[in-house]
Amino acid sequence: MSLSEAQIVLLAERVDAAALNRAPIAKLTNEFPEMDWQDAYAIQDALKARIEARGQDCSALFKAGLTSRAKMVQMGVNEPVFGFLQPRGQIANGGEVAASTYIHPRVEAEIAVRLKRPLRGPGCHVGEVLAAIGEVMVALEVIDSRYENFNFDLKSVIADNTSAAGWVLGEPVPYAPGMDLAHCGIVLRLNGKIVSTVAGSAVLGHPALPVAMLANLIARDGREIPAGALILTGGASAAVAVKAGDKVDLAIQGLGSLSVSFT
Ligand code: OOG
Ligand code: MG
Repeated sequence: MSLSEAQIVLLAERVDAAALNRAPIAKLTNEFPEMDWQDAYAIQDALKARIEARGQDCSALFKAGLTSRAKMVQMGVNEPVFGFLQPRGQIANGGEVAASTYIHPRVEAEIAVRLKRPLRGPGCHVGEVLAAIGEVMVALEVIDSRYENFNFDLKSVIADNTSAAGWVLGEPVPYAPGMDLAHCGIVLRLNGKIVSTVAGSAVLGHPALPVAMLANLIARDGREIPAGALILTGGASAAVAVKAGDKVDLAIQGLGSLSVSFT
């Protein structure tokens, strides 16, 4: 760690305030170029503590991000990142949300899984993840960087909880061995028009891989992904900007579909 405890707390407050006030800020590494990976995740943890103190239990809500080549290219980075979701970010399938809830929202087509068994690293691998998945869902993430113009580097985006903002889930489908999460087609529509078609394998070859990576990451702090946890595995294609008046539909072969409208 290169930042002090006081600086970690200050930066978590800054990111939190930007989200609450919908007032974007400059990426944190502009002012603190010495920030390291541990600092970045420490700021995210301090942010989570602030959000949980407001009654939002985030302990079983996880997300992976920057897990597809399309997302990495779009954001100019080359490694996945991990964060958490907050319960109040959930939007009902078929529901509406005001675009003004966010600074500059974008939507992402994702596969979500719910675990029936805990996962503990180090050494967690895809085989273990597949054995632990209880349900699979179509998921749409609404991301909303707290940084001006979505301009960030990996450490800044980790500190900003990986741009997490909103999320929508389709109906849960029981996971059955042999269900193919790599070769399933994913179709994202904006106002009825197809904006991306991709397969589940776009997510690191298989969407179970970011789940294993998450288990191995948090194992460094002696933590596990608990049974019952929900994990969004990351956008399979580039994120799409949305505004008031837009309707988004997402369908994934074998999993069903969802929709959400921005007002
Ligand atoms: C970072 C968050 C990315 C995903 O699914 O790739 C993410 C960002 O692009 O703002 O959630
Ligand atoms: Mg995402």
